Amino acid sequence: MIVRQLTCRSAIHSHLYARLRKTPPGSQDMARPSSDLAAFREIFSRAKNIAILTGAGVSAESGVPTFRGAGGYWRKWQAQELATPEAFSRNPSRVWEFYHYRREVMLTKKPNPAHLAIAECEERLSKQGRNVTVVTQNIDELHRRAGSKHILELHGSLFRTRCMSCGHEDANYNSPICAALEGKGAPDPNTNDAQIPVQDLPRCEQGSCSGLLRPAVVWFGETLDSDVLTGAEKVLDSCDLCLVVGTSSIVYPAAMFAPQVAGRGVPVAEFNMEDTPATMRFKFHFQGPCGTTLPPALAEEH
Ligand code: BJW
Ligand code: ZN
Repeated sequence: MIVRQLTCRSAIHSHLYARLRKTPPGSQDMARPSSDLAAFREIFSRAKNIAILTGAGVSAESGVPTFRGAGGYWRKWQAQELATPEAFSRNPSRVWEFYHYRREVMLTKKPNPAHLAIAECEERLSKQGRNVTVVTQNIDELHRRAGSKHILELHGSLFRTRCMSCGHEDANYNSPICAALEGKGAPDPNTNDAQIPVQDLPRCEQGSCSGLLRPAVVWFGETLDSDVLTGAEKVLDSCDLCLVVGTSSIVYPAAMFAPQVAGRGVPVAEFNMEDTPATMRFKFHFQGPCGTTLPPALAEEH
């Protein structure tokens, strides 16, 4: 229900987006969310279905740059200039350099205490018949590598490809992904584009297809996978506690998920370095690096 509403472009534009970005009615009088860890822990101890919505901030302490922070540039472009179907059709070589660079960087990174606390919490609570599901906007697979089992990747994965011709989707952990990208993708602003001929970019190996591959990630202006959306819808509709960790809450439809959960009276706890446009809608806000704030919040009770 929640997610279906959000996939409708007019609904996003005219209603939900406006509601989130504007000061909520009466919010001048709204109390700030609580940062009372004991009160959070009390609710956590009783929760049976926990949804954890994560964004780039959960991977920041692994050394993965966030999108809107310092380091959000590759050469002279921000993600929103490269993560679009138009950018890929104009210059597939440049966009592949960008993703090749990020894939190679990810191979040098590892999950941090926030990813590990989430994974450990899922395992522990599952033995008590309680569910933890990660709904992540991240494409870095660090939750999976930390050991989380129930993960919905809203924006796809850096390590999946989709064929532009036959549509076949596959996991791909090759390093480099193709010979022509070896040593390419340097991020500094003075680097020239490699201008790799399109036939030398990653190509489909299904039968005789050999179509151009693209990263299986969700670019701006593209809709999210409907099965993933349906899964997220179920998790968010049925959760009795929601954590929203390390996201700026400005990219839709994910930005509306936690405010919608809060709207049906379910406690939502935000873990972030700073306030976001959604903060005032939540019951809890824990300020600081989530690698520090999340482990004690999710730790075993004694
Ligand atoms: C820490 C921390 C620490 C740091 N501890 N915290 C106008 C109105 C409404 C919608 C739109 C609109 N114009 C366009 C749209 C649609 C668009 C959108 O939302 N744009 C907004 C920018 C306004 N959305 C879409 O296009 C989506 N599709 C869609 O809506 O389809 C229907 C439709 C189409 C067209 C028009 C309207 C409707 C698809 C969105 C796909 C997003 N894809 C990306 C790239 C993925 C591939 C890639 O990575 O290359 O996904 S964009 C980028 O942003 C990436 C992220 O997943 C996503 C969210 O970013 P995130 O995770 O929140 O990161 P940051 O950097 O923004 O924030 C980090 C946070 O962490 C900060 O708050 C820090 O404080 C915090 N932090 N360190 C805790 N240690
Ligand atoms: Zn193909």
